[in-house]
Amino acid sequence: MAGRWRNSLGWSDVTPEAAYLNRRQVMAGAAALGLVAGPARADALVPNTWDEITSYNNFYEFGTGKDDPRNKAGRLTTDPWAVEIGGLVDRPGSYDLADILKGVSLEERIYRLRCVEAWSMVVPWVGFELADLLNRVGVQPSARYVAFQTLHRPAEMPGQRSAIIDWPYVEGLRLDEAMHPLTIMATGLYGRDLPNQNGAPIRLVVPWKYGFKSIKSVVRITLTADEPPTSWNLYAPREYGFYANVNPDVDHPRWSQATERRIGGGLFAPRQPTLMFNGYADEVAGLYAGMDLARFY
Ligand SMILES: Nc1nc2c(c(=O)[nH]1)N[C@H]1C(S)=C(S)[C@@H](COP(=O)(O)O)O[C@H]1N2
Ligand SMILES: [Mo]
Repeated sequence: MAGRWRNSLGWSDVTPEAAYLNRRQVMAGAAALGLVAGPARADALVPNTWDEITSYNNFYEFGTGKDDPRNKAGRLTTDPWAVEIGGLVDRPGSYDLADILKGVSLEERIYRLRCVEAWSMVVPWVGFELADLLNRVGVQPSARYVAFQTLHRPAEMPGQRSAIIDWPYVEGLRLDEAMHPLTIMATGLYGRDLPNQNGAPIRLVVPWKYGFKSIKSVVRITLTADEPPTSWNLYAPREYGFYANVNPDVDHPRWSQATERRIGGGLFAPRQPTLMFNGYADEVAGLYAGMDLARFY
């Protein structure tokens, strides 16, 4: 799919220097092309700062504190890195990250991120559409879901030495969700390589779902016929469903999801209303036509 967008970045372009200098042009180009998806609410699409995005994180493999990932993820080895792609695909195998990146075009995508804990940010990711990767490995007709798995390496991931959740962290999407053009695999942030605390070297980003669906540091992608198990659903099935679409009308059993606290807004900033499908309803509501969203939460 290279060359589809006028502003496509090649991997060689995404050196910190080159991409950073070009960032303003890239972002302007992305907005002009409609890559900055969602309703026109200018304030909500001002990205959070690099510091905010890289110092307030959920990455339980490094601990449950918001600053644990920043403080403890530094020594995670992210090179070499391979992703095992298997299940119902024509060309299963262990794909080196460098080879995966050779066949895709990297783009900047400025997306809202809404955590199920009712805080939010706006993040300028660099990534590529998951559909491009899945099409390259060839999805077989019997595949209906995509399962993802995070690295399991307790020696470098201290949180994995405690039974916080069952390791490794696993997530999943329905195939049509995975193939949706908004669904990306991110490898960068603000035109730089992804910091370890944000899921280096490659993580999923699904902007219309609660943040926990966007699984970090992915080492395995498996196409399946049946709905795969997901970590937070296994942990508390009544609180976290498979779908986890952002929905201001369906509260978490222990708190409201109607509003959210924007990180970086300051102590006295008013909470902002949470948008249906996190602001991406025009693009994704059709995926759930006829479904009872309170039942499939
Ligand atoms: N492997 C793994 N992926 C994960 C998590 C995690 O603990 N482990 N936390 C999730 C949650 S709850 C959120 S809100 C986002 C946070 O992404 P960020 O730190 O890049 O903002 O990552 C998600 N992906
Ligand atoms: Mo989250």
